[in-house]
Amino acid sequence: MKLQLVIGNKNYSSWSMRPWVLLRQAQIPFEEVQLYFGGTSDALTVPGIEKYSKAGKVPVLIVDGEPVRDSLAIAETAAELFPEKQLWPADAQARRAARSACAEMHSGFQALRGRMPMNIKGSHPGKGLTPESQKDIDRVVALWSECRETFGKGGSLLFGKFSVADAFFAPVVMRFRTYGVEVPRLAKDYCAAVEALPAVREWIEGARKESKFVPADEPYTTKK
Ligand SMILES: N[C@@H](CCC(=O)N[C@@H](CS)C(=O)NCC(=O)O)C(=O)O
Repeated sequence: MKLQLVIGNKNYSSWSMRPWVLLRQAQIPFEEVQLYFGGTSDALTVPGIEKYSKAGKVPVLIVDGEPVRDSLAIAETAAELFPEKQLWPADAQARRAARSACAEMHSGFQALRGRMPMNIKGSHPGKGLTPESQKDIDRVVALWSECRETFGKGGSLLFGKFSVADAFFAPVVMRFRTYGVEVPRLAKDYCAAVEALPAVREWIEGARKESKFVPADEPYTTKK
């Protein structure tokens, strides 16, 4: 089976980071196809995406030529194709909680996303903090605490060992770093555990090598 993962800029594309980290950390081989964002400060474009997706967004997983769009659909597909990798927790109750956490991340946290766009190379401590983004941060911290305390005994990640949930929250960890978000001890330790994952380190290294400035993801930098 041939897998290709179409992604955007490693520095900015939070949605791309999830499946890339998931596949890489699980040691599932894939070919990376990288497209670079364009557009203005109001609109992001992905030149070249027409070839891979009619929806015009990254990420896309191409399975033997067939496109799977959206990071959640990609994660579910990977879990189905590679059951031996246990990308979801093995325990049914933990698995339900992991699915809930991922779905909540996937469909929510608009203020956090909008005010603190992922920008791995950037450093903007204190920026983007509004009552709405603080509410999202508090909810993320509560969710992490619940997962760690209830299901995390077997390791340092949300459900002990690495799962889809950690891949889904890795971009949030990047945001907390860039915007210097203050979080309690448990969340700090979890962030450190995510940052120590080899796949996350590799993604960060890739982001650091990029030089493209994408205005839509740089609300706190005037011009480059
Ligand atoms: N829900 C989608 C969101 C994908 C998404 O919005 N990707 C952004 C880049 S990170 C994109 O391609 N934007 C281009 C556009 O909206 O035209 C997913 O989980 O994959």
